[in-house]
Amino acid sequence: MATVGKVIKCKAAIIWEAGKAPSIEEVEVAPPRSHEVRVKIVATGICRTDDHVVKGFFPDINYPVIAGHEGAGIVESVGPGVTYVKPGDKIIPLSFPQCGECTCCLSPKTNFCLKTHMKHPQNLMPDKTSRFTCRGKQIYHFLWTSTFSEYTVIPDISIAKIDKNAPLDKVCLFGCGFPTGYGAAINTAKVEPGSSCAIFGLGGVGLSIIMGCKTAGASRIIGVDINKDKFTKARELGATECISPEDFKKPINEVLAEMTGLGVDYAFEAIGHTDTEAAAFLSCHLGHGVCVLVGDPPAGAKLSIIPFQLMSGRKLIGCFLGGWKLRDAIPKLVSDYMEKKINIDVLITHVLPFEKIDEGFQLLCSGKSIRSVLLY
Ligand code: PAD
Ligand code: ZN
Ligand code: ZN
Repeated sequence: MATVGKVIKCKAAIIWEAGKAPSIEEVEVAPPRSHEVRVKIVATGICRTDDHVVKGFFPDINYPVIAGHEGAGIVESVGPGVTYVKPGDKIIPLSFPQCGECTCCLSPKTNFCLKTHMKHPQNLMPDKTSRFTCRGKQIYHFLWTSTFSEYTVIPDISIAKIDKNAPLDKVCLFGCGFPTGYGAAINTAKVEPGSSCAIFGLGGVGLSIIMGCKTAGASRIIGVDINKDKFTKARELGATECISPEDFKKPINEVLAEMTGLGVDYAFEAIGHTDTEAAAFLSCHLGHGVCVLVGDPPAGAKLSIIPFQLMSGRKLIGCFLGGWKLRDAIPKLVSDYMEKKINIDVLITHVLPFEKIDEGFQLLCSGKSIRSVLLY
């Protein structure tokens, strides 16, 4: 290809400083270095975590930055040492790597690869440099994905090669929202047939948890959200009941306890507030209920619980990206989608040209969208 080894100029959405809306700019994207891949992003979803970058919720993130981590694209070129993919392959950037070699990757118990970007208190590539420049300034990466740029550079441990027939405008949701929620139910909670579940927060992640609970055979799936507009889709996807905490005087955990006897078998928090995390924990059945934390509270937030509530048998756990070892799991999930075993299309409420990224954020923040997919 004519672009191999050269700097590519393309459009990207740059967040110049925390609190500022992303602005569409022309960026220069340097060629991939050792064990890196340059990808043409075709489609990208907007996840709440991207909104947290816009709002400046992550103290470790440097600005100016290119956010975005729910994308899908085609390999443009590969750096030295890359054997996993070749130009033309369809891929999904992974917001969490799977190096396959660290002690966590070798353990079946966790997906927390130790080569993660989280181990470095900076948002640059693994060699601590950036591939992006704009108006002469270095621009920072985000999660090693930065899918809000038409071309981006990603370490080869952070990509999954997928079916060459996969529709990229749909499967981009496998980059975050869907596997995060679905895996929280299937892998982390291991929901059992006949069990009762409560899902706090019915955004893209919460709805995917509902799909996971339904697939696992849960008999009661109770959706909890203050935005009742989310109830229709939640019911469509498998929620048996939906309730709003604002309709009750007593705490929502007491309401759930009354509805189910002594609390639900599994509770999930997909909002990212410590008060709803505490409520989800207290909604669990005394003695054996399991609460899974999925939402991402602001940095520095602390959760307060009474030790007895754990000692008496309730469990409190959490997961990143649904606990999947992503490089192994995402290609299989995409195949399941191609074979119509799972349906993620229902989560896509809006499709916008990339230039309308700001509208996409507004739709998310006003509660009007589940997922907006941006097309380059
Ligand atoms: P979203 O904003 O689309 O959904 C959140 C939902 O919560 C909305 O429907 C709100 O109406 C609802 N809500 C807000 N406040 C309350 C409240 N007090 N009580 C009840 N409902 C409320 O976000 P999302 O689905 O994209 O993401 C959900 C969270 O998951 C968010 O914190 C995000 O950062 C986190 C996340 N975690 C991971 C992970 O790997 N753990 C991955 C992706 C996203
Ligand atoms: Zn996300
Ligand atoms: Zn690893």
